[in-house]
Amino acid sequence: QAVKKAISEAALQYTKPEGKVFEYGTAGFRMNADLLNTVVFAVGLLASLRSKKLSGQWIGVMITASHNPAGDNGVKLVDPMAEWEAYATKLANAPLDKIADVYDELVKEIDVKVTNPARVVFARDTRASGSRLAGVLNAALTATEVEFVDFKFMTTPQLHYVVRCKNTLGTQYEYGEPTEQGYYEKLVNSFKKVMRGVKVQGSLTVDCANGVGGPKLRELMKTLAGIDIKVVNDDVINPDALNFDCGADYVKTKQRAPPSSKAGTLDRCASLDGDADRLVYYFQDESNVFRLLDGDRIATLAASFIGDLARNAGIASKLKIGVVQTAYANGSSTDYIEKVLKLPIICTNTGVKHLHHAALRFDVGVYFEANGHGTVTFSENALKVIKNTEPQSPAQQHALESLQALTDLINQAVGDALSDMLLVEAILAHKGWSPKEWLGTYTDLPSRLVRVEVNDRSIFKAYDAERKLESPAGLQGTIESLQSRYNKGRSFARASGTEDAVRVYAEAASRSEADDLATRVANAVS
Ligand code: NG1
Ligand code: ZN
Repeated sequence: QAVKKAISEAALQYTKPEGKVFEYGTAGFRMNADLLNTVVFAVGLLASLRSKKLSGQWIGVMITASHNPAGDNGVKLVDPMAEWEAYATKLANAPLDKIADVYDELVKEIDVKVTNPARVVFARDTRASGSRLAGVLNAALTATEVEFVDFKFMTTPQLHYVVRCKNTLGTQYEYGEPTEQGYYEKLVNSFKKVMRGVKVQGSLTVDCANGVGGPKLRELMKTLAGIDIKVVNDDVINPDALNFDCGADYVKTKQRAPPSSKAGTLDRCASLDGDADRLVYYFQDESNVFRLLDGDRIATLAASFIGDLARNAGIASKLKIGVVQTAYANGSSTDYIEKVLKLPIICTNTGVKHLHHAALRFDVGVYFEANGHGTVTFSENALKVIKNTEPQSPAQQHALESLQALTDLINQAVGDALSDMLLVEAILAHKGWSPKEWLGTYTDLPSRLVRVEVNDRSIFKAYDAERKLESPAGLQGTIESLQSRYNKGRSFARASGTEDAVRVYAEAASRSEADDLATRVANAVS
């Protein structure tokens, strides 16, 4: 009862934007930062419920809008589940004078023991609105008597790391020291181990999207040895610089380097996004053509390397290695994985939670969205096999040790641009590859992604891992007949989970065919 009163009083400090309906989307709640107070408050209440339900497990809340413009912000739970997203939506839409009642109803509906402890950690990216929203979250957690730690500025993956560490502390699955420093130590030490006997060639220019990844990369570099990193776009003072003409999303969607880039021909470049959970690589080739190495490329590189190591370690038959992609993966990458790497592939719905979940079905699950968000998961069995196999030769021992170090280098909790970057650097060093050789593994099909504004995107219902539409009626047939007219034509349309729009993707054997197919399908959609 006292808690209910505290919730009511705290909630009434805020004003709900009129007529706005909130929905927990692909990446949590995300919108103009001015509209978010009551949403963040609701997520605070939800985090408290979820932690109590899990008998005091640590729950993470991240305040970020990732690659969105600087004026936006957002909030997401670390590791939410489908039904909890519905509870989040319910709380976020409750009138403020009723929110304590809705909280109470949820306590009953979810069967939460209110006397259980609740523990929450939270952090935010560098957006100007972040500190205000952290204050709102603080108020919701205080009202519900939650034990919490405010980690201030962190990348999204750093917060995931801390949550995993805290929840495995003292168990046989202990993940690491639950601090930012512990995160750097784990990366630096495992990178050193993976790099035994090899050297990174040349320098790496890292565009930090003027976001939280900038200062965090600099922090990492204080103890990281063996890579010559040039940090660019790390201005977190000017609030409007975030994601502006830079960052992984810019590079991937515009298919060009940030205009500020001064990198030379064949120089290795990478871009992070605003909360440092996405990573893409790129370079300028000898003819000054921009060459992108996106999430599909990172996935194929990682899968091929881990496959080689498993064979060299003599444990390939004991590990089921697989790759998880979405419909946005370039068809050539899918072909390469199936025909050259000979690995199984699962295609899932868009959104990393779907990919992550599917990856857990493999012993080693490599998952990446084309836009650069992804990681590698290792099953309990994989960790055991890697740890307990007796090497029969020095070569086997070296492979086993490298695999062991990889399991520490890779942030298995979530896609992590900094960890993925060290992974790519290590693999390129092992293979002795420049980005040109990496690009040479296969040739991407030209592709086009178009955003189509429609009256009501909810009528676009997809199936078959979002590769087909069941409604509106007839549209799927139209798309199929269009794509059949193009050499290697493939196209699909789906409602975005983060924006009020439908996305159309098309690829085909040539640039003009891909563009043409995309335009025609977009016309059919609108
Ligand atoms: P939506 O808006 O549902 O297409 C976008 C990205 C996803 C994912 C989420 C979360 C594309 C085509 N879609 O989802 O991959 O990253 O945002 O940020 O890139
Ligand atoms: Zn992001």
